[in-house]
Amino acid sequence: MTTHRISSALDDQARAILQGNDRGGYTIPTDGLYPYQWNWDSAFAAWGFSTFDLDRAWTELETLFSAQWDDGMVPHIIFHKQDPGYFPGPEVWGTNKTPATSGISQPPVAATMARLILQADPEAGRERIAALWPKIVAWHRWWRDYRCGTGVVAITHPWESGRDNCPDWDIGMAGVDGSNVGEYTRRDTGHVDPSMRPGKAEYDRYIAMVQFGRACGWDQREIVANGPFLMEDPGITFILTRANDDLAAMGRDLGHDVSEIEGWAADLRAAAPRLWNPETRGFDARDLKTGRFADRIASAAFLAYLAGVETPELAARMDGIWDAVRYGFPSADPAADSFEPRRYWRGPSWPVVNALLAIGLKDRGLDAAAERLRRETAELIEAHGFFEYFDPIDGTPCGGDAFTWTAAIWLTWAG
Ligand code: 9YW
Repeated sequence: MTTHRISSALDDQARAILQGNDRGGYTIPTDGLYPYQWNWDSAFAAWGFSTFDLDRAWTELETLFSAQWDDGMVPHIIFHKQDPGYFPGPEVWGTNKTPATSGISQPPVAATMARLILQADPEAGRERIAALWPKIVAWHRWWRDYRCGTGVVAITHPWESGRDNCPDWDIGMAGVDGSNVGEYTRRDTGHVDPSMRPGKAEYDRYIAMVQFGRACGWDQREIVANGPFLMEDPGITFILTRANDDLAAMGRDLGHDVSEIEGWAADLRAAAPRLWNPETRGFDARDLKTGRFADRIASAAFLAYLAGVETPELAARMDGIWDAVRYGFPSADPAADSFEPRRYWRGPSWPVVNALLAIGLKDRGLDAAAERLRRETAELIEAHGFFEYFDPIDGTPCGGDAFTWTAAIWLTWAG
């Protein structure tokens, strides 16, 4: 009885958060800290909306794809309306797009979310996905053409991974010169506790990468060939593999020839073993400037389940890492020196990543693990509310409150 009351009150709150963060056709991640439309946040928001407003769910994805570049890239931030509360804003990115956008992308979860929404809305959704489908194909082709040179996905900025300051990127960040970026004022540290955010040395380097992209007019080939940062990302590799499967399945239903997309998924699967690091016994990020592995294991390695490329050794690693904390899956290895349980992607548990991991675990028949992840994530939200992320050891809520994707995964999965 009590549980039921708690969870229906939380359902109401979650819906109110999505509606409150709705800025008209797109949803901001949270008021203040993130005042624009973010790419993968929006895909999760759409999934959340689909539990009570299917039309609004499709609109979210349509608005996201309305900012797609001519080359197929879907940007990581869309600056629909100028807001001085966020840095770096449109004037720093200087992409000269309408609407204004950033110049990098983000994890391509849209196809996977669209398919989940379509399952809830097979009739009316058919027309909506028919229009979106070629746009998602063009985005996946962009990843394939520009970023899969070694067979797996490479990123040109840690922000592109969606896991900004994860220890995965330390090795690549070390090679970026952040000493000449000039003066700037961060806004994030005015909204939330600075000890939970990336540090200044990291921010200088993030900005140096943006300045490189801007200086070359966001020329993708130039950024990949000569930019300051290029690392293979297991997270996006596995997300894109799975997203290609979902895109192909939806295309098949629409009567399209999907052999090219099936080929993209098959090629990513064939290349996945390249990311296996025997030292860490896990899938690892690799610095393409030096050829060296990061020698880290992060939550992204376990998205292998989402792509169906997991190994028995990975399963063994999962228990060790998960059992070292109490609430959900940690974003970085608790046994590593770099582990910080409250600093963003260096250790905290992220409800949204837990949801994605659980989709993979469930699909591979690991129902008990998926259910444990759901329960632990639900406990965090029930005890503290819809925060951005949590300390995985004691559950302390961190980052922004009333967070869109946390509300979305409550409605679709955790609640
Ligand atoms: C930033 C909005 C975004 C997420 C990213 C997360 C963070 C933005 O917030 O990046 O300024 O640091 O790392 O995954 O999309 O929620």
